[in-house]
Amino acid sequence: MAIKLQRPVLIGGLGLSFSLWLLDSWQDTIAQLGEYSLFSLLAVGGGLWLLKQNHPKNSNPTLAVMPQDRETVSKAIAKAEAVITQFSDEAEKYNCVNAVHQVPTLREKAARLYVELDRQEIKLAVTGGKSVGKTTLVEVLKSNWNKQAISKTVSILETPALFTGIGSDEVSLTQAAACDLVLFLTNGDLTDTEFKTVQQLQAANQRVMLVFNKQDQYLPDERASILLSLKQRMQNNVVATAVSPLAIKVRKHSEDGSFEEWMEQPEADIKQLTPLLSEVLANQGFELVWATTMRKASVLQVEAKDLLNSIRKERALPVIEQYQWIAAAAAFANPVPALDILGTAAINAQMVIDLGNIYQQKFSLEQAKTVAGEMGGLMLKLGLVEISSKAIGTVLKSHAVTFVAGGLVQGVSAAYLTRLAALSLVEYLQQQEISVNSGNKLNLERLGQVLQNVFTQNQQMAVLQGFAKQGVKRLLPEAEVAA
Ligand SMILES: Nc1nc2c(ncn2[C@@H]2O[C@H](COP(=O)(O)OP(=O)(O)O)[C@@H](O)[C@H]2O)c(=O)[nH]1
Ligand SMILES: [Mg+2]
Repeated sequence: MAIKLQRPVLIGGLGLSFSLWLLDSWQDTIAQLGEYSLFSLLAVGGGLWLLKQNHPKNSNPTLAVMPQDRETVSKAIAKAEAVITQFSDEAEKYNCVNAVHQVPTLREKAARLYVELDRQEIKLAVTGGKSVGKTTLVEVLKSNWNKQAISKTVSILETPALFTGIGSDEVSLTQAAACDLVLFLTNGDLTDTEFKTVQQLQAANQRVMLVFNKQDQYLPDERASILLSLKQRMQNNVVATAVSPLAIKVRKHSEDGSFEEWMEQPEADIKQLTPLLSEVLANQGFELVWATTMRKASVLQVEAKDLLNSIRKERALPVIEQYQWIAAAAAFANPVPALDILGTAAINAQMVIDLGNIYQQKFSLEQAKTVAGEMGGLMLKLGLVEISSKAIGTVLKSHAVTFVAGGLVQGVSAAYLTRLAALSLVEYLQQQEISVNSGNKLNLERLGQVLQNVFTQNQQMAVLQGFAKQGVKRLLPEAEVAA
C-alpha cells in the first residue's frame, strides 16, 4: 500500500503546481490508511531532509572552550546573570507570578558560582563500571598518595557504578560533572559504551584521565597491547594501575634442595598514576576549577533561558492562535489551490513581527516579509503543503464532518500551515542567543530543520484530527461534527 502512495508524493515533490483537485482523486486510497501510512507518506516526502538531519547535534557552544583565565569564567557567569535579569524583567512586566518566585533561586545560584570560581578544594571523581576497582583506588589514594606538591586540598568522590543496567547513569555522570577531574576506570580495552561515555564527558569540557586498572590480570604482552590501544583512543591520557593485585606464590629454595612456598600480597601499583595526578593538579589546579565553574555557569544559563522561553511561549500561543484563524477565514472565503494557500494567507508578515517582538527580535516590515516568504518557500520545498492539505482533506472527510464544504479544506489547511510556520519560528527564536542585537540574519538551514521537526511533531493523526475539528467549529459552526 505504501508503494501506491509514493507516486503522488514524488510528483508533488517535483512538480509544485500539483494542486488540491488532483489530490482529491487520491483521497479514496488515502482515506483507508491510518497513522502508519501517514508517516510513510511523510518519510517519502521529507526523506532527504530527514537524512540530512541525522548529524549529531552540536553540543552547547559555550562549553567548547577550556577557560585559560579567570576573566573568561566570570564573563560566562555574567552572561548567565544577564539571562536571569531578562527573565526577571519579563516575568515582572507580564505578571508571571510563578516565574517571579523562581528568580531569587537563580540569582543565588549565580552568586554561588562567583564563590566557586576561587574554590580552594580540588574535587576528584572516580567512576567506571561495577567492580572495576573504584573503592579500592580511593582507599589506596587516600593512604599512599603524597600530595605535597599540590597547593589546594583534594577531595575524592566515588560515583555509583556506571553501566549496571539498573536505572540510568545520569546520577553518576552528574556527580562526575560537578568534579574537576574524572578518573575513569576500566579493566581492559574500552567497550563502545565506555568510550562513548568518556567522549560525552570530554565533549562537556570535563577533564578525564583513563585508568587501566587490574593490569596484574594480564600477561605482559597483552597488557602492553591494551595500553597501546587505549593510548591511541585517549590521546595518551591513560595510566595503568593494579590497586589490589592478586596474591602471588613465592618460593624460597634452600641449599639442601628443599624449598618453602607462601602467598605474598604485592603492594598496590599506582606508580604511573600518582606522579601524573600530582603534576596535573599542581600545574592546572586553577584551570580545572575554572572549567567546572564554567560548566555550571553554562547549565545555569540554559536553565534561565528555558524559563524565559516558557514565559515567552505563553504569550506567543494566543498570538499564533489569532493569526491562524485569520488565515483560515481568508482561505475559506476565497479558496485557492492548495499550493497557493501560503502565498495568499498563511504566513502573515505582521505575525512574524509580533512573534519577533515577544522574543526581543525586532523585524522591520521588509524583513518580516522576507522571513514569511522564505518560510513559505521552505514549506513548499519540504513538501509540507501537499502532505498537510492531503492529510487534512482525509481527516475532514473521514472523521470530522458529514460533508466537506467548498473552501473548508483550504481554510483548515491555511490555519494548520500558519500554526506550523509560527511554531517553527518560535522554536527558532527560542534558540537564538539572548542579547544578540536585533536584525539577526535568518539562518535558513537551521529554520528548515526546525520546521521539519515541528512538522513531524504536529503531523500525528490525533493532532490533525483535533485540529481539523477545531477548524470546522470555527469555519462552519452549524456543521455536524462527528464525535
Ligand atoms: N586482580 C585485581 N583485582 C582488583 C584490583 N583492583 C580491585 N580489584 C578487586 O576487584 C574487586 C572490586 O573492587 P572494588 O574496589 O570494590 O570495585 P568497585 O565496585 O569499582 O568499587 C575487589 O575484589 C578488588 O579486590 C586489581 O588491580 N587487580
Ligand atoms: Mg565501590
